[in-house]
Amino acid sequence: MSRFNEKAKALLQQHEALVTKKNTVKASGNGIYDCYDNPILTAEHAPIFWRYDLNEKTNPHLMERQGVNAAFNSGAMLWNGKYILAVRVEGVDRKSFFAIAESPNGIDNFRFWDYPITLPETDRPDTNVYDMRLTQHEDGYIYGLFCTERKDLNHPNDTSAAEAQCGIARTKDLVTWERLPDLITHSGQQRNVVLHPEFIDGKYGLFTRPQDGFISVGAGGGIGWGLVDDMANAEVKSEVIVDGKVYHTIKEVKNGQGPAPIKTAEGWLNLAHGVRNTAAGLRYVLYMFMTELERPWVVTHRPAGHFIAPHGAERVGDVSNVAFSNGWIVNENHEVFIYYASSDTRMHVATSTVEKLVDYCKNTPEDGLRSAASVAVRNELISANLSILKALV
Ligand code: M1P
Repeated sequence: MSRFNEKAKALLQQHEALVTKKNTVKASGNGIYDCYDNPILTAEHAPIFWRYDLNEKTNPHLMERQGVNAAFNSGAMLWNGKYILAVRVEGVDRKSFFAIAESPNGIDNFRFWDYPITLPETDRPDTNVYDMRLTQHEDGYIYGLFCTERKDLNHPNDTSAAEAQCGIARTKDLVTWERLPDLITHSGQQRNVVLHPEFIDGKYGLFTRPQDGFISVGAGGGIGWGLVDDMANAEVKSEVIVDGKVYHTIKEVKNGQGPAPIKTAEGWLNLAHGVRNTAAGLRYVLYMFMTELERPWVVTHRPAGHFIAPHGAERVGDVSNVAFSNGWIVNENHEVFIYYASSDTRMHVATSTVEKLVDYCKNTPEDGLRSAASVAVRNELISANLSILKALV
């Protein structure tokens, strides 16, 4: 075998070993969910044939020609018995695109399909697309709502001035996608827009995130909610705030809906991200809340604080100190697979159950918004526990 072929074979074997590596539950847990030892997807999971020219004549040194920088913020759904992620893959050129990866068990063996998604464009080409939320809607389509980013033409000389809006595509097979016009809202910019899976009085329900600027939400912000008559000409005429920003909480600077909510007998489970500022920059964590079954925009339970925060190695990456989720899956056994990215770099999974997550939402005290209130509620727990401990000894 030629030296070139030997090197190519070694690359393919290393990649196969990575993709098929078994994932195991971390020993330490909090009773709410289990975490796993390995990330489920990284830049290195991108197929070798996406990155290397495998032709010895055109690439005698077997160089990586089109590097991949990160694999993160993934939409998720169960599809034909497989755990499917619509992954945000970012090339070394800083352009993101979407690619489907599937796993037989939801915790390891995630493998990318041969080609990334070919996403049609509108007559206003996207500069960058990212963070697709997948929703299997009761109208029969799978929708992918994502952020489309373009140059802000109001500031032609500022090369970092950008505009974020919600792009919409739909499919029935995850291969062929129909691009619909971008969502129209009357809120300046939009990111983190998520389609609710059920009709609400015959209309489509959307979680939105109105914002004044590209990074800063300004006077806007909070997770919003609005209705749309037709996804093929989607316009939200008015938004109400479902869950706002709050001073001195984990969502002080901004927040955004994660994936589409999960329906339970007791209400909808919602996962979101909250952002606060620190001397070291923004910190993104995940939190949960529950909403009414009939009125999914009305919050019934708000457990205080973060549900998942970046830990250990998860805290470091391209944008450090970030936990972000736009996908989760509930399977036929009511197990929940929470897919989250760390530091805009790689994907992880945490597993729980519908029963545990409802318990978490209903029985975790709300944020009292002051230190004294936090101490009071902790003291209730301590004194109840101390009497149990006394009875035990
Ligand atoms: O870098 C952290 C996240 O920042 C943005 O989220 P938000 O609009 O809530 O600030 C998004 O660009 C997201 O992709 C990214 O993970």
